[in-house]
Amino acid sequence: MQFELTASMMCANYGHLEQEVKSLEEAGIDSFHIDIMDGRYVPNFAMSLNDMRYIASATAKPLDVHLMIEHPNNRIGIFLEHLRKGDTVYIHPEAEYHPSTTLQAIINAGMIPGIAINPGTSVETVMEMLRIVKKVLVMSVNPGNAGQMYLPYVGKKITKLLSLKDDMDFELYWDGACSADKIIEYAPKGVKGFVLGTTLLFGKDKPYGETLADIRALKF
Ligand code: S6P
Ligand code: MG
Repeated sequence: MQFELTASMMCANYGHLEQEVKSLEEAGIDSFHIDIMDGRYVPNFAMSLNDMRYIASATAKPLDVHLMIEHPNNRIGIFLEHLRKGDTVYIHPEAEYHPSTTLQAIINAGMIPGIAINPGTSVETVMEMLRIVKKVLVMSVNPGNAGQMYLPYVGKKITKLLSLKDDMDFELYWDGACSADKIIEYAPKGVKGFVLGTTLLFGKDKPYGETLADIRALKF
């Protein structure tokens, strides 16, 4: 079964970030997930522009930039200028007065536009944006931290989004508390990719290559 695996780099070891990027590449990761936080839209800071720039310079793999910042349109240019075609930028629609304007800026710069949908945000409130974006990142935890518990009520929303994705032309990605059983359940239903953090990939006594090989060998 084909699905994408993305490494949540806020969970990486910053004591040797270059080695982390290389090890993940050698292990066969598909892309790098960059959680940018401003301490306002979410109560945490996590990664910032310089982290993103460094990782962009250290790998040729795509970046998956998840902006958890207020009014991203005010600052979108300083992120976009360091990204490449094929990189994805997700915004949170609630963080912006005019999210479709911000998405258009992402499209104009040649990047892939996406929205991230919080556990408490309903599909109905973002319906029109589903026609603009190419990717939807479903948050199965509240944004702001790694290592949180999966929120089971998100499952119904994923089912609804899966029923819309072909007609509205977007792909669905999973972010938060991603475990093997979630991949087994949701990859066959059509979720295209999964962000891997502390639940499955980081902080384990196991090489990344083994973890990713085990995930790719899951039985569906
Ligand atoms: C949360 C962030 C996520 C986390 C990821 C970590 O605000 O957007 O990308 O980094 O969920 O994974 P885990 O397995 O620790 O929840
Ligand atoms: Mg994220």
